[in-house]
Amino acid sequence: MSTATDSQQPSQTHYRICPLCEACCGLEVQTRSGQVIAIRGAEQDVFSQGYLCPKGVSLKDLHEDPDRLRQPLIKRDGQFVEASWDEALAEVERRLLPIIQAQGGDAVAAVVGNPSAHKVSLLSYFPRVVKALGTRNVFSASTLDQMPKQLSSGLMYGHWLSIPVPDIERCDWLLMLGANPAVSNGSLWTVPDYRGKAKAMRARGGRIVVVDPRRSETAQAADEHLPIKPGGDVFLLLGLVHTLFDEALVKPGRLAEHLNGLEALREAVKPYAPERMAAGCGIGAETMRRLARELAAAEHAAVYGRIGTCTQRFGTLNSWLIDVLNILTGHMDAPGGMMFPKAAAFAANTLGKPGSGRGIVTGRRKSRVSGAPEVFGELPITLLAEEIETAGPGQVKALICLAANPVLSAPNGPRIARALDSLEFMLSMDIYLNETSRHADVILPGLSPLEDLHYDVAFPQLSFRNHARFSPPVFERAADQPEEWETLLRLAAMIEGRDWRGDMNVLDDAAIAVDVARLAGEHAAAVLQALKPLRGPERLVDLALRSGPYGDRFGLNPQGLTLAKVRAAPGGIDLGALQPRIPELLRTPSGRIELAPELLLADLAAVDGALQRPADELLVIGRRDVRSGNSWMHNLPILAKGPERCTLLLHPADAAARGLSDGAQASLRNSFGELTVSVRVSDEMMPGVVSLPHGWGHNLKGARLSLAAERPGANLNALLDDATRDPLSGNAVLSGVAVELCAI
Ligand SMILES: Nc1nc2c(c(=O)[nH]1)N[C@H]1C(S)=C(S)[C@@H](COP(=O)(O)OP(=O)(O)OC[C@H]3O[C@@H](n4cnc5c(=O)[nH]c(N)nc54)[C@H](O)[C@@H]3O)O[C@H]1N2
Ligand SMILES: Nc1nc2c(c(=O)[nH]1)N[C@H]1C(S)=C(S)[C@@H](COP(=O)(O)OP(=O)(O)OC[C@H]3O[C@@H](n4cnc5c(=O)[nH]c(N)nc54)[C@H](O)[C@@H]3O)O[C@H]1N2
Ligand code: SF4
Ligand SMILES: [Mo]
Repeated sequence: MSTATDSQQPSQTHYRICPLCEACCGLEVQTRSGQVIAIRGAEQDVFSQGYLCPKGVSLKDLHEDPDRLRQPLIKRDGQFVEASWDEALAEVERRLLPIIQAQGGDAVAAVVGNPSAHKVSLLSYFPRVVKALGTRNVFSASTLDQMPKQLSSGLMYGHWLSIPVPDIERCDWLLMLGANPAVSNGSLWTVPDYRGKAKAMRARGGRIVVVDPRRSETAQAADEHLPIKPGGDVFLLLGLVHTLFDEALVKPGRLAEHLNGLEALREAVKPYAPERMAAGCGIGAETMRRLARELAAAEHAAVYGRIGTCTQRFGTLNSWLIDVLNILTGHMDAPGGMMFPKAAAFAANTLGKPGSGRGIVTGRRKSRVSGAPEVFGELPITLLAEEIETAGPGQVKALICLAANPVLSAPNGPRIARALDSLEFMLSMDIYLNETSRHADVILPGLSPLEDLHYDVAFPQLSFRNHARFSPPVFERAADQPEEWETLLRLAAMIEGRDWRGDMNVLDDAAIAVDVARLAGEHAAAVLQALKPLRGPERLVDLALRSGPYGDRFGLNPQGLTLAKVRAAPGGIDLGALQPRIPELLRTPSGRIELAPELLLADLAAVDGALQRPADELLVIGRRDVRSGNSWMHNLPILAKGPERCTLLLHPADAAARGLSDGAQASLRNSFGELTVSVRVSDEMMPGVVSLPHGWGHNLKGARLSLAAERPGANLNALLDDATRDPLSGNAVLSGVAVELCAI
């Protein structure tokens, strides 16, 4: 509450990059007397130019949420009690170290969740804990999300994060599959204000086609919507690639001399004529052939696919075929097509020798129980429960969970919950006592985003335009509250048997010295000197910026970037429109784009077997809402208000067949479980497909989310099978799962 004296105090305006989704908007946070009084989009932000969504505004509610943890918790006799940081870390040492000593690092699993991708403090420091453990049992949200795209990119271009994005400001024909950026604000494509950019594209005569089982918000604002059978994208994409060869539309242009495997690809797609593929996707052969011709004829065109195309049995094939379409039609690495960003810092595809490299491999390790291959250092998160449950050497006995809520976010969440209860020890680093952290023995809380500095490590590698931006904390944190990178460095030291209680600066200096030695070799001492007096993530960012592609190279390029320059620029520094990067970007051993990797061609053998599905199946897909952020933002008043959002959408014909009307309660079930859901009838849905958002089900005992518990919703993931995966990437299947629905 503001008092008369408060309102006479001057207000301050702070620049802050939003950490809540991939759009990375610059915000203006206005404060007075330590309180947030307003949050707006920062007009001067060179990248987001004033855009924001309701979640950006919710940073105030998040900062003030009484349920947000500010003190460590230790579970004693089944009850959480507040503890000091020293006590909590001592408890971790007492409980965790004996497990490692007796059973080795593999006995400890690490689970990393989505918010880690948005925080330099987590993304750049958690790997040090994983390395200290030396565990193969690393799981993350990546295998619920984008691992297929990372794998196809790695195989084709030589690095997991060389992922192209639509150059939307110069594009005039865009085909989008399984993405709803009008609501999600973009993914593997950092594009604040997608709606505005799509509108501008259409105003200049451009055309947008959306492939989605639901007439999504993005489809509603497009020129054409093509409903597709869930899981059917591989048939559509194969039909399109086939047509390009069949109708002599293959014209890779400038990239022709940088391709390997064109003939192998031509042979491989011969069996997949659109006329045969139509049954698998529900899109007619004539439509497929027309799309292929439009794509080939457009001067500036792009094909973009996102989570709907990844969370399927053929996620990796889909991700590959999408890039193949762009390459074959001359739209890859071309202005107005799909292009590769060049990030100012942290991008592996800007390091080392340009043009070729070691490429990627998978399966260097296998999961103990199912033998699933490691991909990008991780195992499929759908295998977490079995690794905990199955006795034998290497069994997971302890878990470190960082910013993840797998009980709600991963398939068969109830099984994961039971497995977590059987652990000998669990540490959660989280800002809430929620559905997953309630299982922990110790919870160490992170900061409010307004107390944290921000530099995006991952998203400039996926941005529609190149940029470098930094924001300092808005508020000071409490004196005894460490930043999360500090906690992670202490944990790593603890596990390695080093002095973890001592001076933070000693641990920090030791950590950066390793990075500097790797980057600067014989110049390491001089570089360390130049980075003074920065510490922690700021020193890491300065190092990455200065040694990056636009950097000052510690004096060799005096005009170049430093953290000080980026920090001093209001709204960040614009580094221009995307530029062609092939062949410089490539890190494949051949120095070419691999169009027909063996691993992918081999998986084609399974496609025919999936072509026919029972005609009368009812399939469930997911949905995102503007006022949600996966599983953890339902406790914030500004997002929780308004109509109920965890509703089951279904087509009028499917509703009528079951005697269901708008607002009715219904039972949604399969062999995994049963949910009670509220029904919303809408012809947005294609017949035979229903949609329920994920991240709900806040009625589990022991969580402390008072507002979310008032309207808990139902956990979609309680019905999803943890045994179905894309075997190549290990990604979970989250879309197109068979269910039954009836009135109750
Ligand atoms: N059925 C279905 N399931 C899905 C999806 C789907 O489309 N359908 N989508 C999947 C996708 S794409 C993703 S990315 C995953 C996400 O799933 P998770 O990776 O589990 O992430 P969230 O559900 O967002 O939960 C994030 C956790 O981090 C905590 N947290 C938030 N901020 C911080 C912080 O600053 N520090 C710390 N230490 N903790 C913090 C929150 O309290 C919460 O516990 O869900 C997946 N699950
Ligand atoms: N407001 C909000 N924004 C978010 C999030 C959130 O929870 N809420 N989560 C963030 C995260 S972690 C991510 S990864 C991104 C994801 O960002 P997007 O990839 O844009 O994800 P969605 O909005 O789920 O859109 C996926 C679309 O795929 C469709 N779909 C489902 N199955 C299929 C299929 O088999 N084939 C095809 N072609 N389409 C299908 C769905 O109907 C949906 O419209 O969003 C991020 N942004
Ligand atoms: S679009 Fe994403 S980054 Fe922008 S304000 Fe909303 S949540 Fe934050
Ligand atoms: Mo995600």
